[in-house]
Amino acid sequence: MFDNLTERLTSSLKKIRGQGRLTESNIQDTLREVRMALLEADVALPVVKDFIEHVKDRALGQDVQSSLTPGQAFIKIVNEELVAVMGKANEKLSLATQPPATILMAGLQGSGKTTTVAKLARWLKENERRSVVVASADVYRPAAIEQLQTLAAEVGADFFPSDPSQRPVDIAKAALEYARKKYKDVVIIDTAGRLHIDDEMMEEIKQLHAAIKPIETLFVVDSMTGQDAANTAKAFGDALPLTGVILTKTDGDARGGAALSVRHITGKPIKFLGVGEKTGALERFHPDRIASRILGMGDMLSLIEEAERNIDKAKAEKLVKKIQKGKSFDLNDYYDQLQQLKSMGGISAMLDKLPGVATVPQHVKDKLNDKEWLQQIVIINSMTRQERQFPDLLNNSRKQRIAKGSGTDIQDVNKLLKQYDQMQKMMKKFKKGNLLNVMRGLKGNMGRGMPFGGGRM
Ligand SMILES: Nc1nc2c(ncn2[C@@H]2O[C@H](COP(=O)(O)OP(=O)(O)OP(=O)(O)O)[C@@H](O)[C@H]2O)c(=O)[nH]1
Ligand SMILES: [Mg+2]
Repeated sequence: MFDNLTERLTSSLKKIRGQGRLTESNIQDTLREVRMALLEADVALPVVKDFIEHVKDRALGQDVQSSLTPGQAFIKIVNEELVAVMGKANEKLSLATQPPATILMAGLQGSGKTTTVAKLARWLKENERRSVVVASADVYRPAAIEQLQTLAAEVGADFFPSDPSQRPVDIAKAALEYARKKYKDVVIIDTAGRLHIDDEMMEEIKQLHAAIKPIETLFVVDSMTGQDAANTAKAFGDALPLTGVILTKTDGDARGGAALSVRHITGKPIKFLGVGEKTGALERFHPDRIASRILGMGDMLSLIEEAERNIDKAKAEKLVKKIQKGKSFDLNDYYDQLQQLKSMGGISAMLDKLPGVATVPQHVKDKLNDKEWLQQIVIINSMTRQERQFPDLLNNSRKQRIAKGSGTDIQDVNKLLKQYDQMQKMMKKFKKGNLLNVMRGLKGNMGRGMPFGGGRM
């Protein structure tokens, strides 16, 4: 659904990765590209303007002490603003009322109302264990009522029959009465497709609304109409008290502008997405998941957030100061690094969150397993405080004692010391001012190969 947008955004966000600090001038190009990408995705202009402004304000006000690199921080902001524009969290249907809870569907011709009635009925039945009655108040289009009847049978919903000779208000009232008598949980009323310029039809659905006082009035709109989807939703919303929007045909929409515009333009939440023609093709709309999808990140963002939560900033700063004073990086420091990796669930937990990991060959995955460094924690635990502080003390007999104490071989101890040695050399190499980056680099080592996670962004 967001293929083009994802491609454009990821390529422009990559450019910000090398920046040591976010400044007005170095984020300008990226912001311009993000803006273009959004406009090309057919996101409404006022939405794009607000979005860019928010991202810019927040990026320039960044706390440089943050444990994220500036590049990561910028992507995090873009992600959070994407979520905000779409409405924070998934908004559920509110069905908490004296049953039956009534849902009224509204929308333009061919937007997918009737199909969506069936999808919703099925969804409510399967996920919420609600009994559902559906009825059609579309007395205009030939065979509209039969279409709903067929779909109702397919999804196992109770179909309340109606006839083109009836008035829509009478049909809806009778369906409600029927549901009440049968102790049904939910009634969904399908309506005739309309052009919003059609005053007569608008008047009719207003009356329908007044007569049945639905707890949910859902506007069904075709995603492929882009920002127009948001504009028509707004026009309907001005006439009817809408409670939410269902965006259909997102499976055929490569741009995704509607998803990003609706909330901002109408103030109404998107509650569901139609993702195909079949009755099972309905998904709840989760702004956070959609945002990660747009950024092509899988679960990358929760990974970044986890790093921010778990990496002990105070310890990191202390280590930086220590090295800056010319003191050496000892085994206690190495141990801390391993512990931080552990607090994040280890390499395998992180791998699970990465997009595209399924395609990584098994022999590569095996190399990245957690056994080795977990064992190193045990080995260091068997050392004395003095040995950790002055690893040079570790002669053969000490190593033998440590191997025995940790249930490992002397080769394992040597391997640990070798890796520690490499890390210590790396520490020495970096110039003073760059030490914070080293810390980030160490963190990044765990996520080598991640699109945004690794090393110095
Ligand atoms: N690919 C795809 N097609 C959809 C989706 N939702 C609906 N459609 C198709 O869109 C067409 C119109 O759907 P309907 O449910 O009849 O639309 P409607 O709003 O009830 O139309 P009117 O009653 O004439 O106003 C049908 O061919 C549906 O199969 C969707 O999420 N994805
Ligand atoms: Mg219809």
